Amino acid sequence: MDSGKPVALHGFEEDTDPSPIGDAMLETRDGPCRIVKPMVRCGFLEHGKASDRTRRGNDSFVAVEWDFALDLAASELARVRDERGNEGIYAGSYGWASAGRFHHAQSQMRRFLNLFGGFTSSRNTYSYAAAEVIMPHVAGSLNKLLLEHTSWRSIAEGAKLVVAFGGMPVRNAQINPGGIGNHSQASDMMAAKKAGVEFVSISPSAPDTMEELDADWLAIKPNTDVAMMLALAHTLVDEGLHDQAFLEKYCVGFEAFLPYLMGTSDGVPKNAQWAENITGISADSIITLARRMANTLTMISVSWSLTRQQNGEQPYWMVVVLAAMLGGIGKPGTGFALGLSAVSSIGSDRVHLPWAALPTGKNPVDRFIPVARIADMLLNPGKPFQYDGKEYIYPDIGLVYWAGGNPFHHHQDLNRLRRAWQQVETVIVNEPFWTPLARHADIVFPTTVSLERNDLSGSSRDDYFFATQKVAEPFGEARNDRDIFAGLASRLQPLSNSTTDFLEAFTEGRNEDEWLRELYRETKERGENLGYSLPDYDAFKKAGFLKLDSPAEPKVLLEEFRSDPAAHPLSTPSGLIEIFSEEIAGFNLKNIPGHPVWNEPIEWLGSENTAKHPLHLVSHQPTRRLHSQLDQSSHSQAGKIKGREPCNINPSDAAKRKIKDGDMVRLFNDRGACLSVARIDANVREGVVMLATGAWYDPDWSNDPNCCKHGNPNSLTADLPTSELAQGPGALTCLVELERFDKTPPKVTAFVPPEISNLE
Ligand SMILES: Nc1nc2c(c(=O)[nH]1)N[C@H]1C(S)=C(S)[C@@H](COP(=O)(O)OP(=O)(O)OC[C@H]3O[C@@H](n4cnc5c(=O)[nH]c(N)nc54)[C@H](O)[C@@H]3O)O[C@H]1N2
Ligand SMILES: Nc1nc2c(c(=O)[nH]1)N[C@H]1C(S)=C(S)[C@@H](COP(=O)(O)OP(=O)(O)OC[C@H]3O[C@@H](n4cnc5c(=O)[nH]c(N)nc54)[C@H](O)[C@@H]3O)O[C@H]1N2
Ligand SMILES: [Mo]
Repeated sequence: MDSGKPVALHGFEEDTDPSPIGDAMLETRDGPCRIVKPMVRCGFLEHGKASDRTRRGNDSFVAVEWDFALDLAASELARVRDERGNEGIYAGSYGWASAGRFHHAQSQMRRFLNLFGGFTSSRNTYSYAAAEVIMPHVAGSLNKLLLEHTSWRSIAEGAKLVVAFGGMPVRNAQINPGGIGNHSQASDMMAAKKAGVEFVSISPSAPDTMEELDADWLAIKPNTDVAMMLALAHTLVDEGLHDQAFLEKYCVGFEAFLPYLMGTSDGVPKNAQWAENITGISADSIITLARRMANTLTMISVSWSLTRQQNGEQPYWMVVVLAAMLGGIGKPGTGFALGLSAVSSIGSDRVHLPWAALPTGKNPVDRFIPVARIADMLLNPGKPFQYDGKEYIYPDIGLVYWAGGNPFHHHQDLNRLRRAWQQVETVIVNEPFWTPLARHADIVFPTTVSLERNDLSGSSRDDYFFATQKVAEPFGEARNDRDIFAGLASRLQPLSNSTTDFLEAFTEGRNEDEWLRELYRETKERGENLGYSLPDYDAFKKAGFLKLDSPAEPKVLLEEFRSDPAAHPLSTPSGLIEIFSEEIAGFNLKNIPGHPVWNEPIEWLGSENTAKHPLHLVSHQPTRRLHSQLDQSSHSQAGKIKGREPCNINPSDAAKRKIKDGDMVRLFNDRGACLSVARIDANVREGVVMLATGAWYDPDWSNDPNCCKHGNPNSLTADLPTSELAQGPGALTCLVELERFDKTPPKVTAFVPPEISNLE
């Protein structure tokens, strides 16, 4: 700080490897993308719900006073509630927002809307919806499996080989939901290597596993991992290498799966030769790997990306089956791992203290959608959909409220989302920045960022807890999300049958400091119940953080289950690992029998569409930002070439298209297009293009609105459910073609705020 102003951000003193991404918080705090005042879209100000909604995203805005904007938003909420009931308000509001237990945007929004009578919500995540739905049928809830995940310390002690489907990209471990005290993922992996663990990375991109680990790279065709796992399983059975005793004691349904695996039920043995044709990995390599896995202590990891593709439920089911066949589940370091390095905490030995969070109450509306079905819902009100074996109906939405997420970042086929978005009458957004979402709103409330408020921050998978403190006054007229909802509550009536004062019910009469003290009090109590002693609030706040002792013993997933399955059953119907699930078989879904299967995705390197769009687009997490957050910063900008998000392609694919390193290119398919700059990279599999997510969506309104000038891969991806089971996002099932772009490229305008006028 200098004269009361923040001048630099430094990594936390106990962090051995702080991420440079966070430094950008300071620079962007008062940057040109901040929203200064409440804004109303021009067309909406003039015509309200009868406005020309095709202008959303490309309209100008009018800066208004807070009272005006709050009155307008409150009257829209009341109108839609009167006309359609609370289910006419969609406030799934998926997204990461900022760290903080109190100022968590979605929690504030949910608390407000629950008191208002509720809203249509969303289920599961974009991260791994398919796993969230399949795992309870197979091995218990995903959340529990992730909380009890085997640690690197245990792998170093108990394993000799890690086989990682989708790799273990250390770039992704810069991030952790809620925050992280010490980024130890890279050093933890290196410690395992030093202890003698070897690595095999099965992925379309070599750098998915840290170079220093010297992993063997098997460059698999995207979306074919299940075929590879089946062939490994087939080899184990063929050579009598599977652990029959484990399968009998801890699993149900291996016998029912065998006829499919061996091909006696459908005439197709799922052997290594069969898989070679699908995966592009030679039969020899598969057989050698299967033997190596059976003859040593092996951990099999699957990245979360394997769930974000068509049939994304299957790799998670099949990895459990494969690990069960090797018999290492529940022993130190072996078995299966779900997303090592996907975020910083997966693989670490940390305390699990459920830090208190703002109570949000209960949603009186039970309508929901699987999170990634948003465009489908908006385009098809009243249409039935399947989810986890049951049928539901899409509600008819009149108003969308978003606080703390960015659907114009996270959703697939953004051109389709843009059209679906036009179905709703009113869009209200709380945002600190002029993101593509803010541009697609009718009413925009400018919010504060973390540096402008006091909070408590911590993750339920970390042993640090922070008193994050305000270092700057809110930018312009920005307000905390909580104060925005308090402003709305003071203008509205809660549930029609309730007599309480809405504002009073929302705030419980507490200011920020009183809430923080209350949440800390509850956290301290929870901690003490678990045997930890926590300092009092003032001492904690003065120190800025507290740290609990990490567990003495390394964590081993399903250790208790292995020691005594009757005393510690899984939460599956049988209490055992379900290789065959009667429940799933009973759902009678097309192509989803009661055991894991290989289904061809609709777009992949083996499909007919390759004639027109021959390259598989892999849109992975970005190195220099969190999703779309802080893309406007110099750190993220330093990763761009010619102002565009670069893509990586194999030298042979580049040569075929006469593309040189650094050439501007256009990626396209029937859904859309985007501009990018090619980097030629032998570490990418032939037939694959890698383009990170997170470049702010920037439609070329004047020439081709379906083309993003900046390089956002979701202008190309398919809005495709994983399957009727989970209805998760299918972002990674996507074919494209790529060509050199020789014209004068249109300017990137993603970071230029829209035209703004003042209210007369
Ligand atoms: N093609 C493709 N698409 C993907 C993926 C992929 O692999 N491929 N990955 C998917 C995954 S795993 C995820 S999790 C999603 C991520 O999608 P999101 O989590 O929606 O993406 P973010 O960019 O983090 O959006 C968070 C927004 O919250 C805003 N914000 C920050 N702090 C505050 C605050 O205090 N208050 C308010 N009101 N707003 C705030 C930020 O400015 C930002 O716009 O993307 C998904 N999309
Ligand atoms: N720096 C940074 N880190 C992040 C995030 C971020 O935005 N920035 N986001 C965080 C979030 S919300 C999440 S959910 C996690 C996501 O964690 P992941 O899902 O693991 O991350 P991705 O980078 O999307 O994918 C990892 C790798 O999977 C490979 N892959 C893709 N498709 C296939 C396939 O079909 N088969 C195989 N074998 N490999 C494939 C790609 O090469 C890719 O690099 O990351 C978190 N970490
Ligand atoms: Mo995610």
